[in-house]
Amino acid sequence: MNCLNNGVCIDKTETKAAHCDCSGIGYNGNFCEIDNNECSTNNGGCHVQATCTNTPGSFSCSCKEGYSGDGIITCNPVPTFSNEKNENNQAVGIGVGVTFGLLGLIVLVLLILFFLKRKVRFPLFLEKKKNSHKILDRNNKKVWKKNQGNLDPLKQ
Ligand SMILES: [Ca+2]
Repeated sequence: MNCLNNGVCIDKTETKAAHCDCSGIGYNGNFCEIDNNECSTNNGGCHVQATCTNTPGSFSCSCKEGYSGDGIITCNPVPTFSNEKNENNQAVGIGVGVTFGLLGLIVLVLLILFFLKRKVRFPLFLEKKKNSHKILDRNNKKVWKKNQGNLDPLKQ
């Protein structure tokens, strides 16, 4: 008997005729001439995110686009540049948003304080200025008088 694809020829016995043993070689048929399509059942045992490819006497598993791994046990999503960029942009956007939000809040608080201060202190400020003017005048007078008092005796 001529078994194909490394099929093992089993000699005839009293109860069985000679035949080919095709177990474990990926083929079937009387002469092991028919390839087993492993992918036809259960995706060939490949990972859910893998593609099963039938080959003569065997099959292969490869992860789909965007996934990496052995194709059988692991097929993990691959972070793409655009994903990273989007995540970065999102992070930058959040950062900028928070920064401008805080800056806006600070500016608002400062404006409120400025107007409150101005409303409360503007008259006081004027008063203070007037008083300081008076004080300055008084001081000038004092100084002047003092100077005159000091200088007058020297001149006389
Ligand atoms: Ca096959």
